[in-house]
Formats: sequence, structure tokens, C-alpha cells
Amino acid sequence: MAVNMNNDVKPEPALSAASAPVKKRVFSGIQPTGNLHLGNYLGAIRNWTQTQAQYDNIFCIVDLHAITLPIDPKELHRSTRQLAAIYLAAGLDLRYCKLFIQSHVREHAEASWIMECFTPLGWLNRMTQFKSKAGENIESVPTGLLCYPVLMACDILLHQAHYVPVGDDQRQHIEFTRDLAQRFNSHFGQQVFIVPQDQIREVGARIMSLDDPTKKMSKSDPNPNSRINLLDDAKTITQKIERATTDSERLVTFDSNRPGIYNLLSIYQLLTEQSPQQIEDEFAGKGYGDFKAALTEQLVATLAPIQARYHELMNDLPALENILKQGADAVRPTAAATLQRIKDVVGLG
Ligand code: ATP
Ligand code: LTN
Repeated sequence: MAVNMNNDVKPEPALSAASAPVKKRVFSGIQPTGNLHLGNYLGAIRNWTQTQAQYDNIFCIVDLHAITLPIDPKELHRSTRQLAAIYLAAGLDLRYCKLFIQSHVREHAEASWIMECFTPLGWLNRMTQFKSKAGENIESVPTGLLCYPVLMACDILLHQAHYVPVGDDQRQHIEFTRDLAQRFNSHFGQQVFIVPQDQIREVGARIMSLDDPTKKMSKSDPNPNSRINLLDDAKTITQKIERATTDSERLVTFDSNRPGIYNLLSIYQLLTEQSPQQIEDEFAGKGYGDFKAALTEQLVATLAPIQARYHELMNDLPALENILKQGADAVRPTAAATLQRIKDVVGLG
């Protein structure tokens, strides 16, 4: 059975095995740790929506990952629902996608312990995200932060996903997942896991900070003007774009040596789906002011309908909970079967 956005249940179309090519599975997730920003949208969620009809998709709200750094319990619970509402508001369609909360499928945590026992510590010590998040506090940081990539690998491997659409910052984690799957499969001489591939787009995989375009746009940046949040209103967007760092050249051209304007132009390119040449022609003879006004208009036009739908969804939390419960129920059997396979080959039970 499949559920549509209005939450009615309708039967899956009857397809014969011969006429229906089996769709490849996509899996991805985002941590419910605060406001989502334009980088999360253009680097991840929008790509999920664009290709959703082609795949059998599973999108997760990875709350177990969110507790690897301090987070208030009430805020975590609310952010988890907010992220689910954003997924739907951004256009994920329940005819093609299953959405669930990671902690609702306990197989993830159980598989993670077992897979940690097959993960060389050196692999985890090499993870750049761990190093940057741990900073100087290496002795006091939660152990979960170190083991984070194993849980992420289990998310993907338990559901036997083929593709993992993410932003560029997750490249190393997907490489780790592939290495772990291959190591486990070859250790036991069995194809327990599908070895997944990343899906990282060329444009949009790394949206940069508005105030320092050499850093990626990030939820955890202390400067709120460094990012456009998906729930920012038109006035806030206007102010943030007006303040966004550019340079003194005043030429609206795609030049990667001028990272500020290059980043803003890449955002415009993604929103308008025009080529760089078309955009340069549009702004030939015009200055940064004209360009920033056009960019602001595009951003508001893209985000306003998402925000309206988001508020509708958040006003009916029981319906949202129901969608998430149905999602967890639908994905659990594959996760349970993979976990059983892991336990069998390892000799547990
Ligand atoms: P933080 O920076 O605090 O770790 P984040 O903003 O990177 O958080 P995540 O939850 O780690 O957010 O990322 C969710 C998804 O968004 C991932 O697929 C990630 O690759 C993608 N993503 C995050 N930031 C960007 C960005 N600046 N540009 C493109 N994609 C991004
Ligand atoms: N580490 C990812 C979030 C994440 C994820 C996943 C992404 C957790 N499990 C599985 C893809 C597939 C991040 O974006 N910070």
C-alpha cells in the first residue's frame, strides 16, 4: 500500500514482474539539528525531489545521529517533526518515497554495534568531519561522534540502497560505507550488502557561506547571516542577500576566482535552471545590485510555497506522526532481514 500527501491510503498499481523494471533504491537522511538552510535544500532535498519518480526512495530523519552532539530533548523531538514537514513541503511525494525517523527502526542501532566490531579504528580516526566537529576537545567528545560514520553506513546498508544523494561534504562518509560493505562481504565470502554509490551533483553540492565564501554554508555557523534558512521571510532574505560578500569588480560573470559572486550566481543558476551563458547575458551591463535583487526574487518565489505547505503540515501533527509511523513500518522488514543476515553470518543468536 502507498500513502499520498493527503494521507489517504491507496492500493499500489498492479504490475507484473515482467513489465515492471525493479526500481533502484535511494537512501538519504538529514540530522534534525536546527534550521535547514539553502545548502541542505540545493545540495540534498531538491535533488531527491527531482528524481524521485525514477527510484524506490527512503528518506530518513537521523535523530540518533543528532545526539552525537549536545541537544535539548524537547528541541530534538520538535526538530524531528519539523524536518519531516520540510521533507514533505519541499515536494517529497509519498507515492515514491518512504519517510521515517531513524530511532523508530531499532535495527539501525543494533546493526551499528555489530558493524563497529568490524570497523578498524584507524578508519574512524581519519574522518575529516569527526576531526572538525571534535576540534580541540578530543578527550571529552562523545564516543558516538567517532562512531557516527558506522551508524550512517548501517542506515544505508540495512536498506540495501544502491544510491545515496548527498552534498559534497558527505563524500568521505559514503566512501567509508562502501569500504565497510566490501570488507564485511569479503570477510564472510557472501554478498550481505549491496555496495552503494554516492550521487553528488556538480552544481549545488557545495553552497558556500554568504559572509565567507571559502567556507560551506552550515547549520552550525554561529553567524546567522552566513546562511539563508528555508523558513526565512522575504525581508530577512533581502537583508541577507544585500549583505552577502562579493568583490569590487562589479562584473556579473561566473569566475571561480571570485568566490562570493560565483556562489551567488551558482545559486541563481540552480533556481532558474538557466545556463551560465544565459545568466551572464541577462546581467550584461548591469551591476551587483540588479543581480542581487533578481536573486532575492527567485529565492522568495522558491521558498514561499514551501513555507506555506510546511506550516500546514505542522498544524496537523497527528497526520505527520501517522505518515512517519507508516514509513517506519514499511521499511522495517528489509532492515530486519538484513540485520538477521548479519547476525547469521557473524554467528550471533
Ligand atoms: P553542519 O554543518 O552543522 O554539520 P549541515 O548544514 O552540513 O550541518 P547536515 O545535516 O550535515 O547539515 O547535511 C544534510 C545534507 O545537506 C547532506 O546531504 C549534506 O551533504 C547537505 N549539505 C549540507 N551543507 C551543504 C552545503 N553547504 N551545500 C550543499 N549541500 C550541503
Ligand atoms: N551524515 C549525514 C546524515 C546521514 C545520512 C545517512 C546521509 C546520516 N545517515 C545516510 C545519507 C545516508 C549528514 O548529512 N550530515
